[in-house]
Amino acid sequence: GKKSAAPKPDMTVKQFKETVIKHLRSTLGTYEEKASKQAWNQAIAASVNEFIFDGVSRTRKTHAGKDARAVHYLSLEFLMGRLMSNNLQNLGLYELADKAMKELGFELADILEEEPDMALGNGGLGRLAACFIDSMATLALPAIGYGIHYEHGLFRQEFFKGRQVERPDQWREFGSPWEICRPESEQVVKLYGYVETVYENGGSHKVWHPGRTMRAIPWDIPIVGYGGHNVNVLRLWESRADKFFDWDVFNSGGYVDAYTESVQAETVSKVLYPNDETDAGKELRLIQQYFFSAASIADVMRRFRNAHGNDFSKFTALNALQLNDTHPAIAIPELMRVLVDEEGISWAEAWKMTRETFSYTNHTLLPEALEKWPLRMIQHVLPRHMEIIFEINARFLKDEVETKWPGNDGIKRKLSIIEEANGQMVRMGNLSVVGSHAVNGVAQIHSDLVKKDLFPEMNELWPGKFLNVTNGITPRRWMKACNPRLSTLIEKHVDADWPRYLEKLTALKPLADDSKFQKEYMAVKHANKEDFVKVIKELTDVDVSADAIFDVQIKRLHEYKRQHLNLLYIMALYRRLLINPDYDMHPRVFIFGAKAAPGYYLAKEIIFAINKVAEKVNNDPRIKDKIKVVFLPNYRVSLAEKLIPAADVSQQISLAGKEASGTGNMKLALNGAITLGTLDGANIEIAEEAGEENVVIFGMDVDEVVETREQGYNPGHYYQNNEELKAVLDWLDSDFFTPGEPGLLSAVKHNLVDHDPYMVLADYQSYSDAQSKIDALYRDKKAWARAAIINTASLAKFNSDRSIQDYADTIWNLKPIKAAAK
Ligand code: DL6
Repeated sequence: GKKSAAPKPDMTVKQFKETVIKHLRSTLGTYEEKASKQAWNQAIAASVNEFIFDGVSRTRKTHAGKDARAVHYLSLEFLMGRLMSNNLQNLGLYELADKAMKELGFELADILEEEPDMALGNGGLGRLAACFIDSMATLALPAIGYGIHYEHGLFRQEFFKGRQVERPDQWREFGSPWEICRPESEQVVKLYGYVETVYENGGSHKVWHPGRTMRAIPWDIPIVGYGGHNVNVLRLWESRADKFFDWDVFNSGGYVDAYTESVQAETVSKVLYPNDETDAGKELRLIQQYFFSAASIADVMRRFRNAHGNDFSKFTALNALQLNDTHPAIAIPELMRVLVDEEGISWAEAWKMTRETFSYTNHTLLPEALEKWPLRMIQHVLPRHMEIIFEINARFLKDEVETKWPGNDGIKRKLSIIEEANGQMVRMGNLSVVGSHAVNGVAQIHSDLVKKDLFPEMNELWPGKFLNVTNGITPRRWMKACNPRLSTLIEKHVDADWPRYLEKLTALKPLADDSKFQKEYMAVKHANKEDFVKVIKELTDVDVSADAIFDVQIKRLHEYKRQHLNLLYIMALYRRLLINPDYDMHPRVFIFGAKAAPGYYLAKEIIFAINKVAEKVNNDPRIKDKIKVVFLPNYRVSLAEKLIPAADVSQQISLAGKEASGTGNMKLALNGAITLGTLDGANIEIAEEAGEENVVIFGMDVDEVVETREQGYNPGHYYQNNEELKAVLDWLDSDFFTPGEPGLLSAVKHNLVDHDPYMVLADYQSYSDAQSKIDALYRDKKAWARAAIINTASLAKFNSDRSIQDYADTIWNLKPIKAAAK
């Protein structure tokens, strides 16, 4: 039997209160009568840190003493959100803190609102990294996350007259209680310059003379595992100028000029690139990637040398390096550079070590998201790395590709790390596959497509290298902490350690037909919806009813995710109601949350169109509040935590083959929303787990998409032959939603009618029919409750602990080491 993992606090309410007040006075320099909510928040954080920092030390000490094998998770993004409530939950202190604050005259939930989100990521990829480090700590795996300490995270979104406006994020404006600066572990990162070949003792070696250097300062964010025994860290690097003043300039009177270098170096960790799915070409982004990769490799090396000197025989036994997408792929030539140039290890030996150490996760098949860097740029910024990439490529093509396919230049051209077409480019995907021992996709269908469509020859060359690890989410944040009502109900029927062993929720399955339980379950949903009604009012000033269906689409705004398919249906419903005021439907609230990349024109037009349609629909008395449309501004982790527990319908409507996995789909289904989705990404596995009768699937599958494309897709055909579809598309061309200003929404229509790259029109009718099924199912209260309960009870597979256990078993070969108790 498994031991209970549920944390037990080793403190009383009284002690907690005393600790908070102590910190209010001696850490914050204020007192009870005067303190702001923010000060109370910081005092609680300081109190919680008494547990956490001790856990950091215990865990470090245990790992150091054991000379433990560890995984280093390299990711340009960690979308952490707020940390307080999760830390309280994982330490088992939440209820205690809640009571303590009540006694002090506050609602804890209210105080928690003071914490800014740590939004150091864009979307799925960054949030996955955040769930994964939670699971690594929970499973007691020796693991460290490495990333960038961005001064500004993802932009704050506002709407002005319906259009998105980006404002800088200031998460650290007043400091953060959750980070520990570690000046003793500072690293130096080199850039630019030239490479010298030094001939010596009949041989030669390379010396890189950098054109400039900068400092990398580590900030450690403690990551508390569930139960609080293990506390790992997320190490985020901040860039600083190598020397604060250029003394020569300073001495010659250029006091202000002396700061220029510092300003440039500090630019590197200034701001997160806000593009999800597409980003390459900017020198600063390449430097960001190299900056954190090099600092992290140097950190790994420092720790290794401290224990083993220059005996590298155990290096691969002790270190795994995971590349979260290709963003840190430059770490591959960096490790080679350190091993060969600095440690004097032979190329062959160093390459063997490198390949055994690295593994790579692919997160997308979209061609525009596969990173390529101009060869000239890498040569300029990282001259030695370009030489190393050439050497890796030459040996790969000669020793591996030529051996397998003798004389086949076509395959060589395709597999080469260097693309020769339109100026030379370095293909980071090819580099990552060649330099890793394992490559994985993030849901079964996606992993199959990675093998079949993206890297078919590489898969032939190395059978077994390509794997699947289906994504997951942490049930601590995405149920226990965000949905206390449902958690309480669950705990009446299930062992308290379900947040660790999510399969325990299968005990709810027999209750799915129990009408008492159905009522309790739906009462929780209703109460969560009532709470969210207030949030909607506050954020958008729109009144909605908790009795309506809450139909939710929350994710980055992208054509492939097809928020405009949702929009077309909303317009069609509205039109049906205008034609027939008695049109039979259950009232519905369509809820959107999405940020668009600031330079993504059509995505921004889609936001504008949704906001304009919302304005009209929400204020049209003719439809008697049967439809409401709300676009929540500034969608982010903390808003997701409020919305997901209140959702009835989870829209996962990407064109089949385009969404690698999705993880919002898992969070929503776990919290009892019914998936309305295509056969794409993890939707397929959600349907398998929950049963096809408990999800609503529509649209073309991957094979049908390919077939339709091969036959020469013609969106105009659907436009001409579907009366309703034609009518709503034409509406976009009129001034119906933008009185006096016809054509303001035309871009969306013309993109669809003339191009429709993601086949929105082809899937429209099927989507509309699926929406009717949702309506009918919702009106059968028992059937709906049953389906929702089965979803909650069936999603154990999507626990990120399971994902991480898969990585540990099949890719990292990593065993847990539980930190010593106090
Ligand atoms: O694997 C996490 C997440 C998937 O769930 C999404 O389906 C996928 O779109 C997302 N990918 C990105 C794009 N990154 N790149 N490159 O965020 O990854």
